[in-house]
Amino acid sequence: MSKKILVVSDNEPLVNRFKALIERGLFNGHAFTFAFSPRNTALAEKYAGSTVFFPINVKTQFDEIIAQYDMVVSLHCKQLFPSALVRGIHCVNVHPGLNPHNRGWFPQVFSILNGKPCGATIHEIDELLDHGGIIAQKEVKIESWDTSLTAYNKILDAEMELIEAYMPAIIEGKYTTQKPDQEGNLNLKKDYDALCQIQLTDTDTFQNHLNRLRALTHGQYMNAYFLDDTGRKVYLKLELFPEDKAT
Ligand code: 0FX
Repeated sequence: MSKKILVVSDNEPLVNRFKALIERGLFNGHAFTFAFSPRNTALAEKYAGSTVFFPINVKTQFDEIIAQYDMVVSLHCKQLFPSALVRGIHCVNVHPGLNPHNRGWFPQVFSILNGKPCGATIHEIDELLDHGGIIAQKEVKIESWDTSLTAYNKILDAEMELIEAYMPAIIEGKYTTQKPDQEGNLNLKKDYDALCQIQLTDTDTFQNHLNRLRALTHGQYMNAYFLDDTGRKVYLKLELFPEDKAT
């Protein structure tokens, strides 16, 4: 049966990768609509007036969503789905973490720090963050030289593999879920923000300092910083080279 699916995402590169799967015919017969969060000013500016990618507020527009669609896919949507939405329509989340470990904000950053497993998960959405029944997962190994960026890129690939392998059946409702055997742990944006300020007087093992810096190294992002004697913020990031890439 043909389904009308709303994909809500604040991650444009991922939307483009998802659209490539549609173009390849993976979801033939189903109709997709793409939306983003109203707070996403970058996408709002870029897609002002667009009917193919537009803002949707899941907290205030849930009646409309339930009436118009058969299913909602959160593809890195930065809004928490309200109970009225998750109870009213089939909602599935594609998450860049291995639930229940390091649920919430930037999972690979916290996995580099605390050593808990990371990867990708597709799960049903309930009222809690990254918490509903698990449909499919793929673990990603973090190497000693991985930074947040290199770990994240592997996780995005794992997400795409899961989408390709499982999403057609998920849309048809042909899947089972598994309840995680523990609640796991949850990190919020404020936990991440607190990590970014390095206290120069902190003492710890070199391993822990190294992990914190590589967890905060993500391409062009300015994350980790310390305040120098004059109170100026100085940003820092790491470069790591495994032996075979050191030449
Ligand atoms: O879309 P996304 O990859 O994922 C985030 C959450 O981690 C995820 O749990 C949630 N389900 C989803 C809706 O939002 O986030 P992003 O595109 O903002 O960032 C991608 C990566 O970039 C992040 O894992 C770490 C890195 N990053 C991002 C920002 C904004 C930084 O290192 N510094 C930053 O300031």
